[in-house]
Amino acid sequence: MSETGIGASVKRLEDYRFLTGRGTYTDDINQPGQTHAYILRSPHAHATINSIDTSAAAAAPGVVAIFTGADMEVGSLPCGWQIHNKDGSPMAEPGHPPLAQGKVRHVGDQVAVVIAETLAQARSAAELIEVDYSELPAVVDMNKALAGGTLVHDDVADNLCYDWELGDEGEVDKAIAGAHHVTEIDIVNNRLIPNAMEPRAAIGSFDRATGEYTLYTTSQNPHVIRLLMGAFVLQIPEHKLRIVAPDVGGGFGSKIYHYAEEAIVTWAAPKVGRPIKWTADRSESFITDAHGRDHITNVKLALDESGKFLALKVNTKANMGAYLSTFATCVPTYLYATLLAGVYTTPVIYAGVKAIFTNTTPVDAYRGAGRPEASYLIERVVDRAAREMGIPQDEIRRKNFIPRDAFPYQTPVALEYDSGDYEATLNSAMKNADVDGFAARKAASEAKGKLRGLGYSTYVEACGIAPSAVVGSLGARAGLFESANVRVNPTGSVTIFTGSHSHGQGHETTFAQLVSETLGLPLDQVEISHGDTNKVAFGMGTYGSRSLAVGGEAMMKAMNKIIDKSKKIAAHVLEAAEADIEFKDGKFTVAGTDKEMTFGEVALTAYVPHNFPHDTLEPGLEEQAFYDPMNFTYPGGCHIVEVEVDPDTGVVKVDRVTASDDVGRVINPMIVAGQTHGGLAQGIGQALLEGCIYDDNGQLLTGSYMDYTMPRADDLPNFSTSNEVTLCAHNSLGVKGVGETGAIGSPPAVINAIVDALSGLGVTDISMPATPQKVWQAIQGAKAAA
Ligand code: MCN
Repeated sequence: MSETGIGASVKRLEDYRFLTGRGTYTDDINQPGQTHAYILRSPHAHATINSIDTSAAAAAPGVVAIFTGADMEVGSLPCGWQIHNKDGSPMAEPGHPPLAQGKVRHVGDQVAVVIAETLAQARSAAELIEVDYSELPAVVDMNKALAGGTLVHDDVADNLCYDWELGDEGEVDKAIAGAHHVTEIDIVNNRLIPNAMEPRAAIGSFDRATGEYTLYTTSQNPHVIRLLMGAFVLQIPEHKLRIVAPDVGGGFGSKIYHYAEEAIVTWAAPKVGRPIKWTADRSESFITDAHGRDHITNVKLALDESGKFLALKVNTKANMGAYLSTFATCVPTYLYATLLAGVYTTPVIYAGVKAIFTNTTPVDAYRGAGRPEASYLIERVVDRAAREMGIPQDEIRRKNFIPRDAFPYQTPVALEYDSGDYEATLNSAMKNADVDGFAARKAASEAKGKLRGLGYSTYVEACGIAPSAVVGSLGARAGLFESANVRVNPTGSVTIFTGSHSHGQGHETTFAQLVSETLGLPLDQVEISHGDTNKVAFGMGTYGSRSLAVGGEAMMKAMNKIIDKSKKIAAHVLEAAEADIEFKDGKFTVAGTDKEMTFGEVALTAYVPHNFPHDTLEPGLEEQAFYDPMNFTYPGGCHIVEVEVDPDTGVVKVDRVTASDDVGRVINPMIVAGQTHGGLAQGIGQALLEGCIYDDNGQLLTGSYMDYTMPRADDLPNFSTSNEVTLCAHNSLGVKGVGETGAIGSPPAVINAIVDALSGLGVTDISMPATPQKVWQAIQGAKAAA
């Protein structure tokens, strides 16, 4: 293994600029003549706008322009996935105007934009805008929303976006009716607020000379924003719209979507004739960044007397919030229901999903998106079934695992898993977690008056979101493949233009490692360029842990084209047959001779062609490739969590966290471990600390860090992480994604561990987040019932 190639723990090349404060984030960018935008937002969750009087605000110092929905008549912010109801009819797809048109539907909805010389002036002027609202009753609870009465959108009956199903309900009901044992559980998957380190920001400008619009934005996928905003909202031809996503400080899904503010500053820029900058403050982020999760589910698992799973039935209500965000509709369907087989051979599965509008912030994908919700309910119901039937947690899982020799494995819920070895990750996690020593640790805790529990989670996920044949058939309105352009510069250095976008994942390092390995170059001869639609021809961006498995493969394809052309050049110069040219360690050699050319010499020949096969080849050395994979990739693994609970206070201490994951071939073990650590922290945050709460009027009660608790370093122990490897069967690198595994596998392991700790008291369930108050109440409730 080379020190810079595949498998090397190269330190992140981008970290010098990030750690020394030299990153360039959207808000760091300032343009000549720039103005500042402040968005006036609705204080109400649901209200009719009778009138908006901007006259006093318009006369305030520094104000350049004010626009309301009446001024901005543009297309609706689009939703990328169309879901069909059980009866075949299309989902309800109400409009989503960038500035409210006559009605506001959640606290934070955009009402007007004030553009001024300074942000302070814009903000002060906004206070002078008089909006006459007639407040309407708000609907927040999904069950109440389904009962009708208050409608978020007048034309959407019972607030039902869609009523979708997967699987044969009759067959599943039959299996449940005839089963030896049925475990049933009601599960809430708590709503989360994403909290990327960098709040969203956007700068719109317009060049009157060229007619070109430029938008700098905090996006995970600039080309997708160009497509959605250009084609659907503002009708700007793609070649006149440049989107730049410079350094982006985290997204976790929340920066995938096309947000209103991006359209507003781009649309308004030619109107004011100056660039316009908008940056969210943290309070705005809480109420306008798309939230995540928010499912309520009833699940039934049917088992035979030996503990073999016979059927799984799931009925889920999924909150969409007030409008459909870009990917919202596919999260509770194709990213969720299709994962309900988990790592098990359950023969029949039914999922019914109702997506529901409420007067809350729109909900969309958040790290894992659908897959954490699926793995949570599967692993909670499996844990409960094992307890009810007296089967050890590892045994019930082994009994039902898809065996390692059964791949490719067709699940009853549409997906075909290509590879995996769930026993291997379970075994290594149990060894690394020292499960054998648990009894002694439990006794030691008990001696201190504490309770100790051990929780398992064995999961699989589908990522590498792309395969256009699959996602197209699932309802996506666009293929999700990826492109790469490899430009070999005349002296042999290489610039790669990739459609993937790095906002914390370390692509500048891992992608450079792929180049180093493939073309035999040192890392300082490689540059990874991303995030600018004027540089990168095409891209679908970064989410669904797709960048390596899809974007990386596109790079491999383009590099292989470079090698093929280089061989032709080398054959010509070295006067040998092309078939005799071998490429290894950055050198082209004629097999069996000492005749050779370096990669740099071939590059120079391509551009300075005095000895070049003009008659058969074009000069230059630059190749483009598109890659559309056959299938998703299927990482899986086992997470084991050990907690110690203080029964007097309900405080849960996460004592040990062990993750054994299979993410296929590992390109950079240090980055993979870092990704796993981040995901675990988020998963543990969801399980113990984070929870978004609205009151009945639709006011967000957890709208600041005083009320919304993020995991901190001292909430977490040292993590034990390791990797088992089964190669992805359909990409040349054998890689699967890692970006979401930690957040998918860990929440059920935490909750299962708490239930294990409290099981002696008779507690059988605890909902997320398992705050000290909830745990204490569960303990008191169990004691009272005993
Ligand atoms: N990698 C590797 N070997 C593998 C798999 C991945 O070395 N077998 C490396 C990749 O080359 C890349 C990193 O690990 O450098 C993550 O790769 P991948 O799994 O392909 O995920 P993406 O790069 O597509 O990132 C998306 C993923 C998602 S969906 C969320 S959400 C998330 C995450 O990444 N958001 C993040 N990790 C994040 N990390 C940070 N710091 N910030 C975010 O917003």
